[in-house]
Amino acid sequence: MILEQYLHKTDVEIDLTSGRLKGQTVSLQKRSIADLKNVFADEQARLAMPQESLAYEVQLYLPVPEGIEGGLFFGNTTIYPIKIGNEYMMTKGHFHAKADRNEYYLGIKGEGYLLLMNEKRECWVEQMKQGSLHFIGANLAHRVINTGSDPLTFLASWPSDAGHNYEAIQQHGFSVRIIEQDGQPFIVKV
Ligand code: PAN
Ligand code: ZN
Repeated sequence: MILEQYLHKTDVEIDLTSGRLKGQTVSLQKRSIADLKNVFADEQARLAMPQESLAYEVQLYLPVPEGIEGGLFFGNTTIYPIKIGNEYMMTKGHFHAKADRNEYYLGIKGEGYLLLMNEKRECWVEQMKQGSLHFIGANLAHRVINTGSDPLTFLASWPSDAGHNYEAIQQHGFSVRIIEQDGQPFIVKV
């Protein structure tokens, strides 16, 4: 039997240099400066920026319907090196709607930090760089901050029934912020 008869084409390939996902079933979610209301401490600085500028984008591979139990999703996020006041560009951040659903992040390009916060609002960070693997455990809010001068790209995989709870972060934020001071990232309590 020739092997080709058994061969199925895979849906998606990843360019490991750029982290880009390639495939017809990959979708794209764009977040512009306008989408990031109340994410940064200095809302006036955000409003003074070109609102349509791309802040970060997420490529999504969702091979099963969202919300279904047992499936896995895969994505790529690229955060552009834009400053808002003295803060670096970052993702909105979220808890998972099903709070015990875990996730992996894998650093591909650029430099930054994964900010994690538990339900007691205790925060810590992990450094993200090429090859850094991050296990995001249960009940942890997660946000990525690009502290470098190039785009920061990472891959992620999470359960298809995890869902996203943005409200808690939208209302109360994280209990720390990473700011730039004298050209260096510093962490400050809020
Ligand atoms: C990631 C994030 C992605 C964008 O795929 O959704 O990096 O961040 P925000 O969703 O916080 O805007 C993930 O954590 N999925 O669960
Ligand atoms: Zn997540």
